[in-house]
Amino acid sequence: MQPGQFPDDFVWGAATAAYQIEGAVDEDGRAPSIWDTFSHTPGKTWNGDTGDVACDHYHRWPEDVQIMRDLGLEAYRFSIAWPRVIPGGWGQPNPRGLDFYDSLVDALLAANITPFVTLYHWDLPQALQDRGGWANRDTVEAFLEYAEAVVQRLGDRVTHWITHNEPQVVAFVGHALGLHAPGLTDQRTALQVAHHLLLSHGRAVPLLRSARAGMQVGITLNLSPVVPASQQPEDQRAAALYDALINRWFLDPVFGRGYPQELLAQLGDLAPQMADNDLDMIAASLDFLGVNYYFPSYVRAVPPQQAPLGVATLTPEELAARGFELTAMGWPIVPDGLRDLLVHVHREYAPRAIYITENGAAFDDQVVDGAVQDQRRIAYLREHLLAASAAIQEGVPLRGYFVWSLMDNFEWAYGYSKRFGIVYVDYATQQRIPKASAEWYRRVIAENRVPLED
Ligand code: IFM
Repeated sequence: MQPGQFPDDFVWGAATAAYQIEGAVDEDGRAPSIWDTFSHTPGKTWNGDTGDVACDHYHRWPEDVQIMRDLGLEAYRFSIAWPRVIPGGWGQPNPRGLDFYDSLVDALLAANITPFVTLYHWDLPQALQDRGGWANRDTVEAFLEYAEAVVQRLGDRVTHWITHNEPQVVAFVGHALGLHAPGLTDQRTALQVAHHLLLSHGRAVPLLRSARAGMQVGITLNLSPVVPASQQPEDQRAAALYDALINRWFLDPVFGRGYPQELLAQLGDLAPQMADNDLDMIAASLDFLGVNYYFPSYVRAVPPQQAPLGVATLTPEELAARGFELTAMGWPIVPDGLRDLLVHVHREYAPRAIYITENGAAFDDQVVDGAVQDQRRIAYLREHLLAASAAIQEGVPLRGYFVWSLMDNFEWAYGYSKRFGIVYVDYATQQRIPKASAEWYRRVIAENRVPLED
C-alpha cells in the first residue's frame, strides 16, 4: 500500500452523541439527564448554553441521514440517550424513546451506513444521580437493564456496540475537576466512579454479545501519549504517573492487567472499593478497542500541593511558546502522536481490532458567501489520516476511522462556542452547510485514500 492508502475493507465514518445533537429534551417521555441539570445551572457552561435544542437532530434526522448519504459515509457512530429509554433510571423501558433510534437505524441501513451504537455518552438519567450516580454500585445494575432494553430493541439490526465513551473524562472531569456533569470535585468519588464505569462495561460485554451471533462489542477510550516537559528525572517520573492515571488506569484493567500498581500505591485510601471478581469481569474479552485521539499531553512535576499527584500539564500558552500549532480548544496539533499511540496500543495490549472512534478539531469557522472554507481542518484531517495509514503499515489492525464530528454541536462546558463539525450548523436557522472539509472527506471515502491534492 502507498502512504495514505487504506485497505479495501476500511470503514469510513463520522460520530456524534445524543445530548450534543438531539435537542427535544422533554419529548416522547424523555426525563432529564445530569447534563440537563448541569447545563441549566448558572455558570457551568459558556454563555449558559444547554442541549435543549442543540442541532434539533431529533426532528431533523432524515435530513442528517441524507447528508451522510451524500458524503458516502459507510458507518455512523451515535449514542443512545439513556433518559429516553429508561427515563426514571429503573423500570419499564419507554417504547417511544426507543422508536426514535429504531427509525434512525432503519434509515441508516437503507442508506448502506453501518450503525455503531454507543450506549453511554455521558447523559445519565438525573434520577440515578439523585441516588448517587456512578458512585453508587447499583448504577451498574441500572446500566445493565438499560443495555438489555436497547439490545432487545435494536440488536436484530445493530451489530457494532460501544459500551462507554471516554470513561476517563466521565470520572475525572465530571467528579474530580467538576467541569462536566455532575460537577463534583472529589478524587475518591472520581476513582470509585471510574471503577463502576469499567465494571458496567465488563458486565455489559457478555450481555450484548449473547443477544445474537456476530455481535462486535468494544469500549471507547480517550488516549493521549504522555510526554515529559523536559529530560529532568522528576518530569519523567511525573509523565509516567500521569500516563498511569489517564491511560493505563483504563487500558490495563480492560486488558486483564488490573490497575497500575504504582498508582494504587500512591493513591492509598483514595483507591476504589471493589469486590473480589470485579477485575475479572472488567477484563471481558473485546472484539475491538475504540480509540479517541486528539493530542498528546506534555507534563511536568510540580509541588503536590499545587496539583494532584504533583503533576501538571503544560498550558496552551506554554505549548504555543514551544512552537505547537493549537486548535480553537487550545489543543496542540501533533498528528504523529496518533501513529505512536496506535503502534504502542497494538504492541502493548494487542486488541483484536482498533477503530479510531473520534478524531477531529475545532476551529473558528466562518460562513462567507454561503460557504465555509475550513482549510485548517482539512490539513488536520489529512495529516492524521496519513498517520493512521502509517500505523497500518506498521501492522496495527486499524479497521476504521470516525471523524469527530459529523456536524457542529453542543461542546459540553464550551456550549456552542466550539465547532468540530465537517458540516456547519447555523443554530439560529438550523441550516446545515457542509464545509470544505466535508467535500474533502467525501473524496477520501470515494478514493479510499488521502487525496494527493486538496
Ligand atoms: O465533543 C467531545 C465528545 O463528546 C467526546 N470526545 C471529545 C469531543 C471533543 O471535545
